[in-house]
Amino acid sequence: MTSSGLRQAAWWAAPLLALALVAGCGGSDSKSEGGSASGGGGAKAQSGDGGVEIKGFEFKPDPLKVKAGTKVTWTNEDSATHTATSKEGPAEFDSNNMKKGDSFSYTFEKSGTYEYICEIHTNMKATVTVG
Ligand SMILES: [Cu+2]
Repeated sequence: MTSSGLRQAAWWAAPLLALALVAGCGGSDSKSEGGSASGGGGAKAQSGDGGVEIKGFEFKPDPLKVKAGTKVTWTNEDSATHTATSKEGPAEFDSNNMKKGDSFSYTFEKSGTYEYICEIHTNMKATVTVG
């Protein structure tokens, strides 16, 4: 009875050890994957999503450069309400009022330079360049 108990303990311990080893390997693998993922990240940026953060009464990044067909999402991180409203460019967009945490997405189909502002704080200006 005691010996069967020991065998059971070994039976449980072996897979646990194997898991620990696999997890250890996985850890170092994911590190090297992270290295290659930054290469893949470049490819992702090409097909990519554009993100603009509205923080501290600024649009970041500014200018934002994206490829035609890219969907850009503005997210308001400020407690103040902001908008992202186009002023000049091949097409128009307007987020309307975005409260804190709100976001707005627009897909840039036409190449060119888009200048936009916050309609509430008209000194907030930024540019999206679509190539
Ligand atoms: Cu604003």
